[in-house]
Amino acid sequence: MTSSRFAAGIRPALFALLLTATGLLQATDTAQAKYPNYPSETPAKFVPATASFDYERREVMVPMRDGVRLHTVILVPKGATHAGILLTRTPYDANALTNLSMSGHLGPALQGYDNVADIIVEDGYIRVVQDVRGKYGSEGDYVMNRPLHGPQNPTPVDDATDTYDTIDWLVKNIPESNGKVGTLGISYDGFEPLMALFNPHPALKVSVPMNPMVDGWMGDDWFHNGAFRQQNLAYIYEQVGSRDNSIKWWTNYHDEYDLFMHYGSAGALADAYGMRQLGFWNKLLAHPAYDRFWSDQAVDKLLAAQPLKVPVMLVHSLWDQEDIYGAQAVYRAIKPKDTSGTMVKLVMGPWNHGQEIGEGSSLGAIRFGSDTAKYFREKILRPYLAQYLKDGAPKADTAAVTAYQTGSNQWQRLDRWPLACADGCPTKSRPLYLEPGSKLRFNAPAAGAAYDEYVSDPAHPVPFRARPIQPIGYGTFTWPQWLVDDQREASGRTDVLSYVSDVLTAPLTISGAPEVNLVASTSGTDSDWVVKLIDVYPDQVAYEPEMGGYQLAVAMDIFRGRYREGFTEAKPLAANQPLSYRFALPSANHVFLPGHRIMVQVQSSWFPLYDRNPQTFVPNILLARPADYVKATQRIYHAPAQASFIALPVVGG
Ligand code: PG9
Repeated sequence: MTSSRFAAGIRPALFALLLTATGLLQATDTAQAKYPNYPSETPAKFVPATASFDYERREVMVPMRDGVRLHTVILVPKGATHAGILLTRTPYDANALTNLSMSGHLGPALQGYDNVADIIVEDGYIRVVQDVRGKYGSEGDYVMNRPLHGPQNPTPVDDATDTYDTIDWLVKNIPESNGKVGTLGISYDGFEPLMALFNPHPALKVSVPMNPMVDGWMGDDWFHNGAFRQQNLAYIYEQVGSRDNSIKWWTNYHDEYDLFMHYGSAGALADAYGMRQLGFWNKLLAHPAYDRFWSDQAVDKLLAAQPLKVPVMLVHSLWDQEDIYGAQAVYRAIKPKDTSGTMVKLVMGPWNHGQEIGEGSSLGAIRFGSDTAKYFREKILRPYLAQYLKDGAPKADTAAVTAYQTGSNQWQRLDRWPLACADGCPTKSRPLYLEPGSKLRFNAPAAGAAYDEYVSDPAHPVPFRARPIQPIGYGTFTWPQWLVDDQREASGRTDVLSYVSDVLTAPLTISGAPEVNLVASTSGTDSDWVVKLIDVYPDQVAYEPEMGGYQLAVAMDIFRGRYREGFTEAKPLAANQPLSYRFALPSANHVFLPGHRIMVQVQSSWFPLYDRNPQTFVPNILLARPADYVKATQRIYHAPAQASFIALPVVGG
């Protein structure tokens, strides 16, 4: 077989040689042999026959004000007139997002990430998806979440100007449109509808940022309270490594726990992967603290200084494993400007990152009894968009806040958020104290042991979920559901403290961001504190036996101790001194049902999602050396004068 394949290989070469010798080959053809009477079966340009399609696909290079042209896919339903335009700007390949299943029908062609295909088709919108500057089919230079023109971006162009110029072109060059443009998207694509709000184009009638990336350091993709989300190195590598993401991350490990332990610090791993070639990684490496690099581009802070000109619906996922900070932060920043009460809406669903455009009847082991995502799209989003984009559409009856209450599994219409409640009842913050004997109680600790302690060993960090730990990813990966993993795995470890209440005899409802108030010491000079607020299911659950004793986190986060005095500057901790730490957990809207218990877990690593704290103070943890990593004895205090507690936003006081 091999000889005939080899011979088959050598024959064309000899034939080409002969043709060259006889001068039959044109000089230009030497790179690709041409054989008379045996032409390529691929035509110079193949034009798909789309007469049967129910939409027309146009691909345009839209010129920006600086001459850079952006690749823009425009999908126009056949027969459309006076149609609204729905725009998504993306760093994730406009072609791929608009060819998710090859179909002559617009819905299937769009079905998938970042699209609300059902609404687009049913309401006859023109769908526009554009590659952001520097990515895929667009020209120009790529800068991750390109900062607005200003201290972090000296150029005259950013995603706000690119959106303005794009909208201006669209309404002038799509005759089927009614001149009204809405923009929406999830995550990075949700960052873009926020950028559109800066000096918005007059044709922009509505913006729907869903799970938007807003502040990469404070609580979204890159850090949470200063702890680095190192599993995102793969994302940075692929997103910044090439225009079309064709240079792929690689690994020699099935378990990411082993990969990150092998290299030690995030910086050492990045060096091993050649990541100093990547501009964004070098910027991140140079800014481990919350300095101007981060605060200058915090979108919530920037929007707080902007006039409200365009109606905004912020969509938040209560179990958003990637950008759980952004939507809430923007809501806090801009809602106070909404004096009419009509400009800023908030929707919170029981979803993971982006699940609102998927199937929403469950998340991991947690069931909601109905498709909450479809309800959002059909009953909330669709009429909300129509009132601004469809000629003659009625005003939508959209509540100020539409919140899904987990535990009770019901939607609520609220008039404000946070610390709001459905019927105007008072809501107040109640301290839930960590007590001796691993107990949780609402009354302050009396006498008893002053603290509990554990050893935090960087050689054996606490896995953030059961091993083997998968990379960050979708499809077959369960990354999207890690926030609802059963926390029993952790609660049995000696380096995790678990405090639990008595069995509840009445429902306890929280609505807002629980606030951690820890008094803690470490024998080291730096430390991370991970705190989890958990709903413990009854030991047995009728009809759902697998939920017996389930430990469902309703809010959890990490805090890097070096920033306890402020995020802009890292400072060493005084060893073995009880120090206070205060930080907010992500918002919850949850009912702890009778028969359940409340649990609080405390630990000092959340690996490998977050990099390990060496527990020795070093200038930059991203560059910590092996010798810096030391065991530390951690103490959580619950003496009367050194009480640790979680301030719960309890509805009904
Ligand atoms: N959470 C992803 C991301 C957003 C912004 C920057 C980097 C990553 C995303 O889903 O787009």
